[in-house]
Amino acid sequence: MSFYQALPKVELHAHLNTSISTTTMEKLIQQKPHLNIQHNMTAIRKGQKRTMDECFEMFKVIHQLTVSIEDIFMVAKEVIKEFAADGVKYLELRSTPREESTTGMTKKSYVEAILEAIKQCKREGVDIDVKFLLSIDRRHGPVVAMETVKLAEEFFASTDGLVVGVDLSGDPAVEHAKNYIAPLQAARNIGLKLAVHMAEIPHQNEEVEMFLGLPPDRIGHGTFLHPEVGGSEYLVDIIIKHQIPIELCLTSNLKGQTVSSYDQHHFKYWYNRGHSCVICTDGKGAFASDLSQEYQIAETTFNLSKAQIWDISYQSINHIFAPVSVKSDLKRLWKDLKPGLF
Ligand code: 6MZ
Repeated sequence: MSFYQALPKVELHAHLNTSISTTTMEKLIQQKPHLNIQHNMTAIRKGQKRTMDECFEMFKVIHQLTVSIEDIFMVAKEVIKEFAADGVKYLELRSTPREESTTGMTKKSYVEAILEAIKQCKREGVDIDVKFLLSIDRRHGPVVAMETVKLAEEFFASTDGLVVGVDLSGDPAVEHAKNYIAPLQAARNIGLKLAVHMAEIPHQNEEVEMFLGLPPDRIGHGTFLHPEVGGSEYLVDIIIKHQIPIELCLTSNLKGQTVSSYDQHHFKYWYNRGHSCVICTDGKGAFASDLSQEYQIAETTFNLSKAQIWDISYQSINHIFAPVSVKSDLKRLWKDLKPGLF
């Protein structure tokens, strides 16, 4: 096992449907031969790139393969086990509740299938703690967003503690932040944590400022926030003042072509400023990576020491959405696992 796999890790930015591995995708493709879907339509292999528009088209293809609660349950279980096998000890999975008239899947049964997968993995002794965020897709508008918050509230009220927050994601080129402030505020009032995709594409300073007014508990991507890439010192100051951690997904941004090379990734800017950076995969299936690989890429690209890598992983625990008791348990676990690593 490599250092990176042995390194205990926290994964905080993983969309369920884009995290489906090639092996699991193969099963889904076999089950639905009439769709005539090839592997290159569901993942961006090594050396390949796509535009953001092409990425969002790819996600639609993947969605055609996961249309029943059986599909969702199966992929959730597989994804959780794969993260565990990669040394991830705490995972916050996120997904957009979907309904499908042909199979009778409702948004509620969609979420239930994922929560059942989480519980079953726990019962089977899979070595990972998993929480869940309901995603709001910004293509669907504020009415659906508010419905998603209501659904999240129902699950949040249950005693199992699995639903911890909501995520705002989806194609950043559509709709505007102003449509989502009220639903996100409503989620916050309920007690849900907020992870918001922000500045994934350039020229969104005005909407970023609106989002930062919330402020969110974590930022997804944040590719174009700092002045060197068209953001502003003003936005950076707000983020630093509120100490809002940023979920950084190196390979996803490279393959989606929002950053030109690994060494141009905004990880460098935020890390050098001493700001909280959480290394994440985004979609380990669609972007053909895993969290160990993302840590390794960060180390080699930015000349980090093993101790610095360890620290990034350890500090990420501070930014999970689960209660303080879970954080303390994880910190103890990290310290127990450390001696074997160095
Ligand atoms: C924004 C993204 C994304 O929810 O069906 N999603 N949203 N930016 C990204 N960067 C590449 N990657 C994935 O997973 C797929 C959905 O997650 C969001 C999109 O809404 C996509 O349809 P789920 O599990």
